[in-house]
Amino acid sequence: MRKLLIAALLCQSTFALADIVVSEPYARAVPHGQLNSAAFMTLKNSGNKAVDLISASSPAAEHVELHTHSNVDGVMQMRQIDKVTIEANHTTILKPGGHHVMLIGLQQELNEGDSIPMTFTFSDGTTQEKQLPIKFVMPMNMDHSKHTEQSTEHKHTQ
Ligand SMILES: [Cu+2]
Repeated sequence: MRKLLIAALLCQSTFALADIVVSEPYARAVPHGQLNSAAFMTLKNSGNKAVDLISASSPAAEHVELHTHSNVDGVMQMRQIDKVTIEANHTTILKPGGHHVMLIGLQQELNEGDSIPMTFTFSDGTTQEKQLPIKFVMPMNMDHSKHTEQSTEHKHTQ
């Protein structure tokens, strides 16, 4: 009982100033030689003010940008955005086909099972560093007919 309480207090102190909880972050595994990748995560805002994710950085990539996808005449296009807003008491999910953190100019291979560090900076002045496991993610241009399937964890078929 006492142990649990101490653990809870330690957690509390880590996030004392941050209303945002970053959960289930991961980066997309890419084939050898590919220069870009993307990272995804869930951002939960437990505060009563909107908070923006304003930047991210990682030693694994030369540049890290915030991106979104938009459907332009039936073609999915990526573009850079200034921020990802997490409204008060809301959760914003960065996922394939939507908002994502773009890793440009990879400095290392991203193989399944590895992980990379990433630092997130928020508009409330807080930063958080996370370790992102590298996962296999279905390519974006695959069949999108199964829109109800929200699973981001697809199994490798080979
Ligand atoms: Cu992108």
